[in-house]
Amino acid sequence: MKTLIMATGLALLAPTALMAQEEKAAEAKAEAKKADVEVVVTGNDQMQYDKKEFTVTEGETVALTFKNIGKLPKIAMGHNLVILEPGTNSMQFAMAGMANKDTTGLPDDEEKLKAVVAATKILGPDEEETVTFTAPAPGKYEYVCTFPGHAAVMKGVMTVEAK
Ligand SMILES: [Cu+2]
Repeated sequence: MKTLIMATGLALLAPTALMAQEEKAAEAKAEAKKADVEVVVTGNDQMQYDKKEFTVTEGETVALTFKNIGKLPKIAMGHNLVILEPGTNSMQFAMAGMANKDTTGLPDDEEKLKAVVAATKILGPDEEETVTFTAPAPGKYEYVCTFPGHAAVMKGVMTVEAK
């Protein structure tokens, strides 16, 4: 009985949620066009980002598009891209987000979330997301995939140069 109620609820919610998602994606695209610089990173079924590093300049707006170009289902090989503040233990951070591996891949803890510079949600095959953010203070910022088991190998570094 419980299952039936849940299924009905989902069926009612789905169209609205989908529309909101499409609207959000369109909004993100429009915002990305206004950005100073566009960066595109892909992730594959071998748990590899195609870019292990990229460089931006302090203060510029960065439109970061992350695409999962793999074929494996999201439940087995989902990916996200999370840029972390310098000094963050990326492995521990990823572990803290494990419970949300089907959605954000981020921890729920507000304190831990302060370490996030920018993040996409967990994406399945052929999905992509663009996030826009302002390049923070000069330094080296590690980015990782927080899907369980990926952070050890699926990572890179964003370098922010001074203006
Ligand atoms: Cu991954």
